[in-house]
Amino acid sequence: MPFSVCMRDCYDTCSMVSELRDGRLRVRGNPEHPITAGFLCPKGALLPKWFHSEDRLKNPLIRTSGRGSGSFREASWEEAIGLVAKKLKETIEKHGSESVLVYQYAGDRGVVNYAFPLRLFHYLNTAVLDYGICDRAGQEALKDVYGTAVGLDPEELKDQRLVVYWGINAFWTNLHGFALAKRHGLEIWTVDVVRTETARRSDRFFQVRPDTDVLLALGVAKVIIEEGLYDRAFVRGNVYGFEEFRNYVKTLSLDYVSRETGLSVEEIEAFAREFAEKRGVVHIGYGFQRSLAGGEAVRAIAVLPALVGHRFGFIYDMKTIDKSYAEGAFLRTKPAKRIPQMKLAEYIERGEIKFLYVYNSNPLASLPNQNRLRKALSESDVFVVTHDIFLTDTALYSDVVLPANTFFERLDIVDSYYHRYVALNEPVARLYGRSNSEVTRLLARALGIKNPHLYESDEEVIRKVLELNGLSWEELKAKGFVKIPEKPRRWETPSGKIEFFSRRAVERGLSPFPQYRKFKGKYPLRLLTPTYRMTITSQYHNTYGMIDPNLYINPVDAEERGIEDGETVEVFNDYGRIKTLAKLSDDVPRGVVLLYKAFWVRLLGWNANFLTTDETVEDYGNGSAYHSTWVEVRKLKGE
Ligand SMILES: Nc1nc2c(c(=O)[nH]1)N[C@H]1C(S)=C(S)[C@@H](COP(=O)(O)OP(=O)(O)OC[C@H]3O[C@@H](n4cnc5c(=O)[nH]c(N)nc54)[C@H](O)[C@@H]3O)O[C@H]1N2
Ligand SMILES: Nc1nc2c(c(=O)[nH]1)N[C@H]1C(S)=C(S)[C@@H](COP(=O)(O)OP(=O)(O)OC[C@H]3O[C@@H](n4cnc5c(=O)[nH]c(N)nc54)[C@H](O)[C@@H]3O)O[C@H]1N2
Ligand SMILES: [Mo]
Repeated sequence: MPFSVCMRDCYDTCSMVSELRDGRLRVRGNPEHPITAGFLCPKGALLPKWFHSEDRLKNPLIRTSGRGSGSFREASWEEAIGLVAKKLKETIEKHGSESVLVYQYAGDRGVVNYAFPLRLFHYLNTAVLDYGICDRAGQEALKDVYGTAVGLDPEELKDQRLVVYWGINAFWTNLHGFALAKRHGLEIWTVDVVRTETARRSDRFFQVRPDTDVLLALGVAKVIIEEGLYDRAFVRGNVYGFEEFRNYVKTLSLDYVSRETGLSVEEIEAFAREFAEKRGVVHIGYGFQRSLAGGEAVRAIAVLPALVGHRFGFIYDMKTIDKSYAEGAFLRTKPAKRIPQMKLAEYIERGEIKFLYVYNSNPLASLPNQNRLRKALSESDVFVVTHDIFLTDTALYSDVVLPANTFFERLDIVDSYYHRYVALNEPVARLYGRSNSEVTRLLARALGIKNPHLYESDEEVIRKVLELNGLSWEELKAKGFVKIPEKPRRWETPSGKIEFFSRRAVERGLSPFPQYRKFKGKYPLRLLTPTYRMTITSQYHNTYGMIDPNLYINPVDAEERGIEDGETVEVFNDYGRIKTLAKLSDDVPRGVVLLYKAFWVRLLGWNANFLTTDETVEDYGNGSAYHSTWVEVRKLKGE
C-alpha cells in the first residue's frame, strides 16, 4: 500500500498508509513511525472527506466582474496559464521584476510542493516574502541565546522527567508530541493564559496574565540561582554572561513578579525548585510568541533549561533538512527584494506590488487587519493569481484561480518542524487539479523559459535533495520514513556559548537581558485568537464544517456588560467589528476574551482577523503580533 504523509502545517507530520478501495480513499496511521505511532488526530482521520469533497476546484477560473464579487467564468488550463504568463510578462516589462510578489506559506509542506514554484520566481528575480506570520519572533530570540532555534530531539524526551508546555496547546496542536510525553511517563506542566485542553490534562497549570511570561521566567531563574539550585559545573563551562545575568535578576522582586503574573510567590518558588530538581525541559509554543511581548519572553524562557544543565533543553523548531536545492535561489541574477509577510497590505497600498501569485496560503483569512487588506486589494490594480484546492477567500479576490490537487495525488517528501523524520508520500489516486510543481512547469513553458531546472521532475528533485542531505531514497521507499542523523553541534553564538548576556541582542540594539514591558490598548479587553482543534488555520472549515465561532468571555466581564451565556454580542475596535454569540467561561481570565483563529469569511461572514492588529514585533524580524489586540464587547439588544 502506498505511503502518505499529512502535509498540513502542523508539528506532527504523520506518516500514513492509504489505499483506494471501490473508488474511496482510506487512510490509517503508519504503525511503524516512532513518533506518530499509527494513530491519527481527528482532522487526519477525516482526510478522505477533504480529498473527495465536492467543493474542490475542477477547472481554472477567470474573473468576470468586481474583485471579491465571486463572478468567474470557467476556462481551459491553456487559456488560464496563457493569461497568467502574459500578465506576468507585461508587469515585468512595465514595472520591473520586483513588482511581482510570490506569496506562499505552509498550506502543503511537501518539499517539492512548498519550494519548487519559487524556482520560477527566483529565475524571474521577483520579490519574495520575508516570513513573519508564525514563529519568527521566537526564532530570533532563540538565536540571541543559542545561535539556533533547533532544540531537543523529542525522542530524547524518554530520558527526561518533566516537560513544560509554555504557551502551546499541545493536546490540540501537537497531539503526537503530547502522546509521546505521556507514553514516556513525563510529568507535564502548562503555562498559559487560558485553561486549555492541554492545561486540563497537565499535572500542573500555571495561569499567567498575557505578556507576563518574561517576568515569570526571570523570577524562576532568580530563585534557581539564588537558592543555588542550578548546575554549577555546566553553567561555569558553557554559559556566557552568567554573573551579569545573576546581577540583573537580583534587582527583581518576587512580589512584583507575583503581582504582574497573577501567580503567588509560593507558586513561583515551587516552579523553580521542582523545575531544577526534575531538570525540566521546555516546549516553547509558537502561539504565545505572536505578540509584542513574544520575543523577549522566549529569550527569558530559553535560559531556564540551560540553568539546570541542558545543552539544548528546549523544543521549538526542528530545521532538519536543507531544501535550498528544491527552491533554487541559485537561479537569481539579482539579490531578492524581501517583503515582510505581515506588511502585505502596506506594500499594496504603496503601489509596490502589481502582480501577486498566491499558493499554499489563504492570506484573506490568515493575515491580520482584514479590512485594511481587503480595501487595499479592492482599490489597487494588482493582478492576483491564486492556486488552491478550494475557492477560498483569497481565490475570491483573484483575477485567475488555478485548481490545485492534493498530496494524495502526487509524489513528495516532507520533514517536520517537531521531529527528525523525513517521510515519503506516494500518489494514491488522481481527481482534480494540478500540483504546484506542474503549474510551475506550465508557466515556465508559456513564458518561453529554457532553463532545465524549471523542468526537473518531482522525483529528480526529491532524489537530489535526499542525496544532498545524506539520506537514502531506498530506505525511504522501503519504510516510508528515515531519520535524519543528528550531528554533534555547538551553540552558534558570537561567544560559542549559551548567551545569558546576549551579544547578538546587543548588536541588534536591544538590551543584553530580556525586558518586561507593559502594553496597553485603547480598549479594555485583550483578544486572544489561538488555534482551533478541527481546523488548520483556515483549512477544513469548508469540508469538515466543524468550527467554534463563539466569543469566550469571563462571567464577571460578561456580567459587567449585562451579557448572558448564548446572547448575541458585538466585538469591536478600531480595526473592525464582528457579531457572534457569547460563551461565558472561567477558562478565560478576567480582562481576556477569546475567538478561535481564521475561519472562512465566505462561509461565516467574518473571522477573528477583522479585529487583529497588523503591528509587528519589529525587533524580532517583524514577527506577527496577533495577540496584542484589544477590543470591547457589547450586548446587541433584541437580536
Ligand atoms: N489543530 C490544529 N493544530 C495546529 C494548527 C491548527 O490550526 N490546528 N496550526 C499549526 C500551526 S501553523 C501552529 S503555528 C501551531 C500553533 O500551536 P500553538 O502554539 O499550540 O498555538 P495557539 O493555540 O495559537 O497558541 C498556544 C497558546 O498560547 C496561549 N497564549 C496567548 N497569549 C499568551 C501569553 O501571553 N502567555 C502565555 N503563556 N500563553 C499565551 C493561548 O492561550 C494558546 O493556548 O499549531 C500547529 N498545529
Ligand atoms: N488571528 C490569528 N491569525 C493567525 C494566527 C493566529 O494565531 N491568530 N496564526 C497564524 C499562523 S501560525 C499561520 S502559520 C498562518 C497560516 O496561514 P495560511 O498560510 O494562510 O494557512 P492556511 O489557512 O492553512 O491556508 C493554506 C491554504 O493552502 C491550500 N493548500 C493546501 N494544500 C495545497 C497544495 O498542495 N497546493 C496549493 N496550491 N494550495 C494548497 C489550502 O487549501 C489553504 O487554502 O495563519 C496565521 N493566522
Ligand atoms: Mo503557524
